[in-house]
Amino acid sequence: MKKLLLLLLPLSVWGQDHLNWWKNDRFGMFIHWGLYSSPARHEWVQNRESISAEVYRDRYFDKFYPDLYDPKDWAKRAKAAGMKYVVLTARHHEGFALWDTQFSDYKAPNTPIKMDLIKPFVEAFRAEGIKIGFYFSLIDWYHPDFTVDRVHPLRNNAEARARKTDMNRFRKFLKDQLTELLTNYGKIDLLFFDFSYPGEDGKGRKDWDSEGLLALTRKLQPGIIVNDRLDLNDVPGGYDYVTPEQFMPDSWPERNGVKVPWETCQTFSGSWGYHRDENTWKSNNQLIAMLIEVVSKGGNLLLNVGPTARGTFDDRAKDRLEGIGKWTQVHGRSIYGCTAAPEEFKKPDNTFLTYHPQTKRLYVHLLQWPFQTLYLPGFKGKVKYMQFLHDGSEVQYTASAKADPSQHMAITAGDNDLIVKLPVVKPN
Ligand code: FUL
Repeated sequence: MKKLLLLLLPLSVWGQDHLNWWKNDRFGMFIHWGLYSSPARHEWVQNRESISAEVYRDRYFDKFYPDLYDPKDWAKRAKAAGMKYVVLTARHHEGFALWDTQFSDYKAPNTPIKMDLIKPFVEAFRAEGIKIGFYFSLIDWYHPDFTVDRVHPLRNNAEARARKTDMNRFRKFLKDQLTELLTNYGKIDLLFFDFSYPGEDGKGRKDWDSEGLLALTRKLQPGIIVNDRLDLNDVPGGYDYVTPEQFMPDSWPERNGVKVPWETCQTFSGSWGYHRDENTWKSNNQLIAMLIEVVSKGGNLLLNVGPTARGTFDDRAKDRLEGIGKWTQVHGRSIYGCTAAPEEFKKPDNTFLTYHPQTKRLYVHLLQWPFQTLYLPGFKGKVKYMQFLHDGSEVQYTASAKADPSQHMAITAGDNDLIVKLPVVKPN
């Protein structure tokens, strides 16, 4: 689709910390997979349709048989798309565990598939060089000790609300399961907790013992990266990055006036879990533009796939992943290791700028093909050379309209602008 121009620029400093690989990699795959892939109408179906845990289990647990599950295929597709890390829902809000937990019988090995689904998953993705992350829900619509509250499917049910629950036991259960995930599968690179919401006391973190969960995580996996959904945003070291969900921030997000590492998580359509009947899928071009825009604002993109109840990626997902992969294969240099351009560079209309600090290269992503001329406002004196990214061919430019009287249309350019000469027809 788009063509890129590449300019050589002065070096800026690249921070060194435990987030380095993640900031460099920029693009990951989210995977939402659980019993909800069977109803195939959103991973919140249990809540949305007020299905009790008993009925939900009755309907979907014994039918869960992903006989076509092939994590090697998933991993190959993620890699071909240009994704460098993966985050799998080890346990979503429904409470069903994909692994062989000793702390619940509500787990994949007890369904007809009779296996720990996480072990081969981790092996397959690691074999492709993809970093491993787990999504871990703090909410549990199955566990009897999880207090019924405003997000529980039975929240309007007086009997359920009156039921005696024990959040102490639930907190211990969370830690036990988390310990399994962080000790039985080797090095885990990232943990995506989801989510702590303000409880009766306005501090949701007390309900989950967020401090305790974070300390356990960092103890078991030193160097792991943790997201911001433990409600510890005011605690130093309480999170590594922020997670705008399903939206694109206007600019690089800040906390207390400081730019924070960020990642937007996004779906292909609306649902995270496999949704058979949703017809609102984003196009390949929209998704590529999304990836570019994210990096141009200094962030990461975690793009979600919801595998089916048989354990496959459906054709629409495969098509999107392949489309993005065709683009990243050629243009990945403008994504990996890149970030927002230094502030002195203002982006022209219909473009995004990404910048690679180590090689001092600025990438101008053209979302629309201009007619013959592109103005780069204020770029004069800052550029050594320009080329297209797709074929490495030189792109010519002049420093000002006056320097090149044949550029009639350039009279609107300012003294500090560069005027780039483009072919009339966008090259392939
Ligand atoms: C939300 C969850 O409730 C959604 O189901 C999904 O997992 C999304 C990434 O986070 O908070």
